[in-house]
This record gives sequence, structure tokens and C-alpha cells, in this order.
Amino acid sequence: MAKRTVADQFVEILLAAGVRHMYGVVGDSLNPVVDAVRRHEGIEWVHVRHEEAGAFAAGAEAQLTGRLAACAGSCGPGNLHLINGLYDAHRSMAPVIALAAQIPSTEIGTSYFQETTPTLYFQECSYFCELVSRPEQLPRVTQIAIQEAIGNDGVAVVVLPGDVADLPAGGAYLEHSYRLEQQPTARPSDAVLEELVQMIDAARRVTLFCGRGVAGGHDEVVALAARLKAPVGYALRGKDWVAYDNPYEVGMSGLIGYGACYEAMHECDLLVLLGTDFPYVQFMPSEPKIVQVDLRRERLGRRSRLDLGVWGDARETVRALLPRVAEKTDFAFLDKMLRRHHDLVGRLRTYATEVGDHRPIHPEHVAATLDEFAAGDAVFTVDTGMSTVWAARLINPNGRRRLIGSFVHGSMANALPQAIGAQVAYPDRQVIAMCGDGGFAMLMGDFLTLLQYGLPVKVVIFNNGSLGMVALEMLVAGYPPYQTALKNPDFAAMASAAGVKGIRIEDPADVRDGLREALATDGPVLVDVLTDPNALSMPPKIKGEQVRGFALAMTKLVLAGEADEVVNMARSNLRNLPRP
Ligand SMILES: Cc1ncc(C[n+]2csc(CCOP(=O)(O)OP(=O)(O)O)c2C)c(N)n1
Ligand SMILES: [Mg+2]
Repeated sequence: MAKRTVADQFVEILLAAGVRHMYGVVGDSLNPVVDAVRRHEGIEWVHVRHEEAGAFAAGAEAQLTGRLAACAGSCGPGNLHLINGLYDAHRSMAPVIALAAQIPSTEIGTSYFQETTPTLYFQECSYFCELVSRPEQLPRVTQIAIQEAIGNDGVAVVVLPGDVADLPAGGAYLEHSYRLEQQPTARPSDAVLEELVQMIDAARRVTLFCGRGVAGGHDEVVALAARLKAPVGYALRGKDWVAYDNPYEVGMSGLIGYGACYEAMHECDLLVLLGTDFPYVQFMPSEPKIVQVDLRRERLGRRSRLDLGVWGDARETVRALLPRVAEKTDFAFLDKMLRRHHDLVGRLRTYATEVGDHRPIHPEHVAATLDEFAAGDAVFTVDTGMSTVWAARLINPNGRRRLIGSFVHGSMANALPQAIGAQVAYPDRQVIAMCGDGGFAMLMGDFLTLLQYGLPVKVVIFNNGSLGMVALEMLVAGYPPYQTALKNPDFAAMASAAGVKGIRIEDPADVRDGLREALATDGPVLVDVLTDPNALSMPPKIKGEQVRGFALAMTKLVLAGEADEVVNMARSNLRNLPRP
């Protein structure tokens, strides 16, 4: 029988912690671990074409399943490639363990071939990052890494030299079962709860603003809104959890927000922030009293002035409030916000459905059609860029669907690799990647991973021939768009050449049939939709200087002799011009 190695022990500990896949690219220093994965039941190696994709895939698997996921990179460049995906996982609070293989332990510090120092560069994107230099050290370092990843919801990195991985396993490990599903009941103290009840009872108009921290608390939030006649707004990461079966919903705030959320947050007397680390201070009101409820105590008050910071789980806190707060009877504020919301959302939908023969195709129409045809439990992954805007506005959650993206780290090229992780984790679920043309091309190599494993991901490219979101940023800041145009291949033909079904949609009349066909096809499909590069989004409230920036950029374009461009831009965006 082969000796039991440090690598075997590493894999066994991951198995005990629920890891089922390890995403990465095999190679020298990693090989002992790769071979251990091969020899163990219950864990599979998923070969990606770029380690960054592996880290994104692991992050997606962790976000969707709530279980620990794993990725690996060989020494030097191999593990260095993981870094951007790990940043995303870490900032998305996804429990991921990364194995960074290292050069032979005897060579460390000698500027050896491929030498890098992973413990330095993974510091900022992990809660834990340690080098294993002796076999006896591995079990506890790995177990602590796992506990840090699942305990803090983030990344932990084990740095393991290839020669150490191949030594006979030394250390006994402190065997324990990881109760991954457990969640403590973290209710605020009675005194703080009482203070909160008094504030709520004293307020006439209350608005609830929800983030990811309300996951699983849909019914409690809706019940509280009903009791308080409170509009419910959300940050993008809260949308999956509260934006369905919720008659109090008023949309989203932020740069890509929509609906009446902004107004509801600004016109209330008391704003209750529930489990949200929504980053934009500029969108926070200054008039109302503000309460923030969060399980992560260190996050209280870091985005806004607080009248009360409440340390507790959002759902448990709401549950505790329900029997304690007085029922409100005045519907005036709620009704006003709901009317405003439905009016604004109605306008957004007009541009998604009234497509006429507009060419290139309205991206909103593509997103709305995907929303209509997608399965009830579909997973959507969306690229950073305009795809996130269309998905945020037009993909509707229902409690079973999930929408993930790079919503905190904001990296491009996330949708395709996240879709890989989603499909590996849920082979029978429909997974739709909404990609930008820029984003898709950035990690395009991993399109081949769909082919490699027959992963039936539906890749929909919003091919606007542009780094669209950046073009918008430039316009708003007063720069004429520069270096944002992309010369693309026919992505559908490219997919076909690679042996994957490709569908190209150029005519708006083909959108419905093309997407229907794609979703009905077994196996991977790439849909290349030529969309309007001039479809821009505007934040729900935009500042005077932004309007002036937009106007200035337009002027510059005209001065540069690109008047046609301005006319096109205006024509495409009449729908998005800021409202009074
Ligand atoms: C890795 C990375 N590089 C650059 C950026 C800056 N950036 C944000 S969105 C974007 C354009 C994305 O273009 P595309 O994928 O075509 O999407 P579109 O906005 O056109 O829909 C860029 C360059 C980023 N967020 N991440
Ligand atoms: Mg684009």
C-alpha cells in the first residue's frame, strides 16, 4: 500500500469539512495533492484553464451552497493567478480554502525558480495564511484554516511546499466534525432591544433597508414591514432575500439603484438598516434617525451616522421585535412610496418590453426575456459592468433563484467562472451567465471548461462592442469615451468552432426564440446578442455635477466632430435621462 502522505492528510481533512471539489490547474509542486485527490472518493479535481477562474468558481460554490469550497494553484505564478478570485470570495464572505503550493522547502529564500512569498500577497484577501514547513504542522494549520474560513465567512490559505506534501503524514490531528449548518441565535440584549422598540414606536414613518444579512429572513422582514407600514428597500445583495412576495418592496439604492428606495430612505423618520454593509455613504440620508442591525459588530456605523447600533443577527432581531413593537395604522407614507415605486418600475419595464425594431437590441429586453424564460430555481451569474445593471433591475428573485456577481469586489470576468462553480455544485440546475463582451473575453479560456466537463451553462453575452460601463463613467465624469470600443469576433461562431452550440442574435425579433432555444438545449450554449452600446443607466438621483459632466462630455464629442455619436447616445437614453 502506498504511504499515507501529508497530501493525503490534507485531502482527508478537507473531506471531513465538506469539500467536494477542488478547482485549479495541476502542476509540479501541487502534484502530491492532485494525486491524493485522485485517490480519494468524494472529492473531485475540477480542471480550469486559469487559476483565477478556479478561485471564482470556488467562491460561487461556497456562496450558493453555504459549504466550504476549495481551489489550488501551483507554486509561484500558479497560485498568484488565484488572487483576484480570492479577493472576490473573501469580500463576498464566501468560505473558501485555497492551497498555494510552494517551491521545495529547502530552496525558500534563495530566489529559486518560480519563488514567491504567498504569505505576503494573500494577507489582505484572507483571514488566515500560513506556511506549512513540517509534516507535523499540517493537520492543525489546515484545521485552523478551515475554522477561520467558515467561522469568519471568508478565505483561508494554506501554503504547502511540494516536498513537504509528499512526506509521510506525521501529525495526529484533532479530529472533530464540522457542524457547518449551525447558526447561533444572536439576539440583541434586552436593554438594546427595548431602546430599539421605543425608537420604532416613536417614529411615524419607518423604512427598512436590507442587505445580505437578512438571508433566510424573508417572512420576518415582510411581517415587520406589515406591522410598521414600512417600505422595504435593499442593497443588491439583499435583493434575493426580500424582493419577492413582498407588497412593501420599493426597490434598490446605490449607483445602479431603481425604484423608490432612495426616496423611502430619505423621507422617513427612522431608517432601519438590516444586515447591510451597503458601501455608498453618498446615498445615506442625513435627516432621519438611523439604526443599524448587524451580526458583525465591527461594521456598525462605518457607513453612516447612527442613532443606535444593534449587535445581533438581522432575522433574530426582527423576530424579537415583532411581538414588541406597536402596530402602526397610518398608510400614507407607505402608499406614497409604493405609488412612486410602481410608477418608476413601470417606466423601466417599458424599455424592456417595447422593443420595436430597435437595432442594436436593447439589453433590457434580453434581460427581461431571460427573466421570463428562466427556470424557477435558476442561478444567474452576472458580470461586472452593465450586465449587473440589467440583472439588478430585471431579473426577479422568487426565493429559489439566486443571483450572484462580483458585487463587493467589482471584478470583471466573474460571471463565466462563477457559473462553472454553480454548475459543478448543482449539475441539474439551470445556470445562466450574463456576460459582458469585455468580461467574457477576459477569462475566455475557461469557456473551454464547459466543453471539458459538458457543463450545461448558458452563456449569454451582452455584446455591445464596448466596455460600456466605463464609457458611461467617462461621460459622467466629463471625459469623452476613449479606448472603450471593442473589436469582437462572432462569439457564436467561435463557440461552434470549439464544439459548443453557438447562437448569434442580431435582430430584436429573434431574441425570444433564440433565448428559448438556448435554455431548452441540453449541454452548454453560447448566445451572442448584439446589444446597444449606448444603453446607459442613471442612478436614481444624480448630482448636478454629474449632469454637467455628461453635458460636458457630449460637448467634447461634438467639438471632436462626433456629433452623430451624441445624437445616438441621446436617442438611446431618452429613457434614462434624470428625472426631476
Ligand atoms: C478586472 C477589472 N478590470 C477593469 C475593471 C473596470 N471596469 C468595470 S466595468 C468595465 C467594462 C466592462 O465591459 P463589458 O464586460 O463589456 O461590460 P459592459 O459594461 O459593456 O456591459 C471595466 C473595464 C474592473 N472592474 N475589473
Ligand atoms: Mg461590453
